[in-house]
Amino acid sequence: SSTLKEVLAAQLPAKQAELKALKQEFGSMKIDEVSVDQCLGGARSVKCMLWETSLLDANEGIRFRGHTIPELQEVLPTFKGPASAGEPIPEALTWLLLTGEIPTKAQCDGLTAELHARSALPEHVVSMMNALPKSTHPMTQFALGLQACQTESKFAQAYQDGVHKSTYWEHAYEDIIDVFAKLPEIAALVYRNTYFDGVVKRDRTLDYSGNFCRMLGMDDPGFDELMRLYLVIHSDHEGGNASAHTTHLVGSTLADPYLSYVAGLNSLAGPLHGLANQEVLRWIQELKAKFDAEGKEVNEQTITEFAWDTLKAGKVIPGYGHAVLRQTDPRYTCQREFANKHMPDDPLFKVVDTIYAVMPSILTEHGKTKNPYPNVDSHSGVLLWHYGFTQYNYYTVLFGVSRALGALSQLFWDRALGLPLERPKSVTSAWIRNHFAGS
Ligand code: NMX
Ligand code: MLT
Repeated sequence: SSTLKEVLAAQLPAKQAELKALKQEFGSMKIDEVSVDQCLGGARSVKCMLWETSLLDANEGIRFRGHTIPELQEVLPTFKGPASAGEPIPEALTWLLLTGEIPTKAQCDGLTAELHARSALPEHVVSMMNALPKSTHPMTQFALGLQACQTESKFAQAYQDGVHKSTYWEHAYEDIIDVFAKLPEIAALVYRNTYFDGVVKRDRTLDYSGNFCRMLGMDDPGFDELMRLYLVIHSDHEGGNASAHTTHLVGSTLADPYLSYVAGLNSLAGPLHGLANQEVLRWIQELKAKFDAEGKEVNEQTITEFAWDTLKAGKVIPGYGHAVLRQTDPRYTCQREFANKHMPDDPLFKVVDTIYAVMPSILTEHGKTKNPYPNVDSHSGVLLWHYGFTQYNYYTVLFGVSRALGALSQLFWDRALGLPLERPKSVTSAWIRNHFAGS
């Protein structure tokens, strides 16, 4: 069976021709218009980016190369082999994101072996990371670790060597697979350094995700399955989300995949984006601490009281709302299903479920958010917590390991298709006034 690189190389000419034909046929047609509200409001819903790996529908949620999450759970190979014999493995999803094709288990195994073989961190990266104060936020450590790995970039080296632009895809591919391979190593070192003794143990007889769990120091088949699901569902959310968009923007300058994804990670570290998963756990812990101290139960009434306190203090309810979605996030739903299957009596799951029962109507009454329903970050922490993985300041690092799979798969195609420097037009407020003067 063909390797991932061979499959991609074979796809290239047709994909390049398709893009050329798309430009020729539709190049002058409009797909959107931009209002002043959108210009002032974070470019919400303006269609101005090509992103092949996934597409988000406001009501249905995400489709990865056309597949919903339940469909992925039916068709992608699992650690045990056949689809549906567990959660899909991230290698399978990566293959799908890059090629648009469902891989065989043998192809996944080949990719697992390649990732293991490329995973070693350069010594200077390990010593730099070991020197960081433990108080450094895990996301900062994570981004620094990847940034330090940039010494290994084959794309940057090839560019310096003056290679022809028609070969960029090949050097980008090498870096992208290297980054996928090294991210769990960097992430595990952050975790082991921050909370334990810095020792990282591996088991390369396992898949990408299973080995990552061992490196974290986790050895529980339930947690392994959770991590496989986690790494699959956080990988991609079309192109406009802040981390994917940042990766794409930085990559469009021909900064190499290391530099591009470090930028994406820094974007993910913001509380309105990926950091929300740690904020959800913090919010729940603060809620529990308050009512435990007052000798009150955590129930619909006390959660409602705490939610209103948060809102009246001018803060957001973490894990609720979304820039695009207008329904419960299917990534939330599949995590809820995982909890119902594996931990139905977990007390913290019951709290999360009770929050879900009351929060949409509280946010609707509050009257601001366009989407009162939970997003992915609302449920991920409680699942990790159940298995004793309780260091919630670290949770966004897991999101960062996963998001690379989507953001960098698209970056491969950005370079393969020769997409240009991204440079939208900005205007001043005086320009807007003058533009409409007299109208
Ligand atoms: N709690 C309180 N207020 C909210 C919330 C919320 N969860 N969500 C939106 N609003 C407010 C928002 O702050 C804005 O207020 P103002 O007019 O005073 O600026 C108003 O509702 C309108 O916002 P929307 O248009 O509904 O949302 P927007 O597209 O601007 O932002 C989020 C989307 C996700 C940033 C926003 O819903 C939010 O801050 N949620 C909480 C943080 C969170 O869960 N982020 C994770 C998103 C998923 N991810 O992983 O990245
Ligand atoms: C994501 O996964 O990136 C978030 O849901 C945010 C988004 O899509 O804007």
